[in-house]
Amino acid sequence: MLIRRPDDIPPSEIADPAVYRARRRFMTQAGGLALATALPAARAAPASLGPLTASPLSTAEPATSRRAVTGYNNFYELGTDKADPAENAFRLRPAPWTVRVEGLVNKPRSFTIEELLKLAPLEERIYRMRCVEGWSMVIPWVGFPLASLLRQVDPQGSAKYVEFVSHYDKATMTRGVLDWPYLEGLRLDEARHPLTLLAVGLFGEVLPVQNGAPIRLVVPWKYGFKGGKSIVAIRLVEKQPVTTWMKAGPSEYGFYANVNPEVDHPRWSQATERRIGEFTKRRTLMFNGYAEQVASLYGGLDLRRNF
Ligand SMILES: Nc1nc2c(c(=O)[nH]1)N[C@H]1C(S)=C(S)[C@@H](COP(=O)(O)O)O[C@H]1N2
Ligand SMILES: [Mo]
Repeated sequence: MLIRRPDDIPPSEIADPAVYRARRRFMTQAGGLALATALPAARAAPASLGPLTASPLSTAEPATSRRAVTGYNNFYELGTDKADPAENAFRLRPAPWTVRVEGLVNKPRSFTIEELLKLAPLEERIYRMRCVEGWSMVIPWVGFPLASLLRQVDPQGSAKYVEFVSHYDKATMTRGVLDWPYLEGLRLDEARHPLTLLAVGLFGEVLPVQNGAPIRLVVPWKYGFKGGKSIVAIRLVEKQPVTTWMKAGPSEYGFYANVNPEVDHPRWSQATERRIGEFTKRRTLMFNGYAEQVASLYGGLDLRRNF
C-alpha cells in the first residue's frame, strides 16, 4: 500500500486525524478508491476528499452523545424499537451504492457514492433535530447541500416536488408495519434550500447504517421523519408525493411536517421537547429554531391545515 509522505500533503488537506481516518475508511467502504487517493498523481484530490468545511449554518449548541445518536434510532426497516436499528445494522450493506435521480429532469442519471462525494465539498453541519414523538438531539452531520445534486440533473419547469425513495429488501428487512419502500417528499424550493442536506457522515465519521448509510436526507426545520434514510432514488415530480407516514396516518402526519410548537400532533404535544441527555424539558421553537432562514417559504400557507 502506498503511503504519502507528510510533505506530499498540501496544508489544505491536513484535517483532524480522526476526520482523515474516517474519510479514508469511507472511501474504502465506498468502493476501493483509497488506493487512488494515495497515488501521487491524485494529489490534487477531488473536492469531496478535502478537509471538512465548518459551516456557518451550524448551531453552537453542544452535540448529543454519539452513543445516543447512533443507538436511539427510528429506522423501521431494521426494527421498530429504538435499539433495533443499531443491532440489525449488519442487514444493510451500504456499498456499493448508487442513487438514481430521475423524473422531470433534463439530465436523469445514476450517481455512485464516489460521484456524489465529488459534487461539493463535504461540510460539517451541526443541526438541531426534533422528532414528532417529543425528543430532540443536536447532531454533527457531514454532508453537502441537496441543491448541489439537483443542479446536476437540471430540473424541468414542471417539476414542483421531490420524492425520496429508501432502500428496501424484503428478504432482510421488516415486513409489514409500514408501506415499503419508505418514501419522503419535499417541495422543490424546500429541497433547494441551503439548509437541506444530503448526509454521508456524523461526528466526522462515515454514517453508521442505523443513521441511514450511505446517504440520507436531513431537513432540520422539519420533524425527524422527513429525513429518509439509505436513499436509492430521488424523483422530481409535478404532484405532491404521498409519503409513507401520510399513508400510515393521514390525520397525524402531513406532507409538510414543519416543527411547529403551536400545532400539536394528536398523540404528542409539540410545545416542548426533551433533549436527549437533559432532564428539564425545553420549549420547542418555531421551525425548530430555523424560522429566520425558512419562514419565508411558507408565506400564505395555513400551517394548521398544512401540518
Ligand atoms: N428509511 C427510513 N428513514 C427514516 C425512518 C425510517 O423508519 N425509515 N424513520 C424516520 C424518523 S421517524 C426519524 S425520527 C429519523 C431518525 O433519524 P436518526 O435515527 O438518524 O436520528 O429518521 C427518519 N428516516
Ligand atoms: Mo421520528
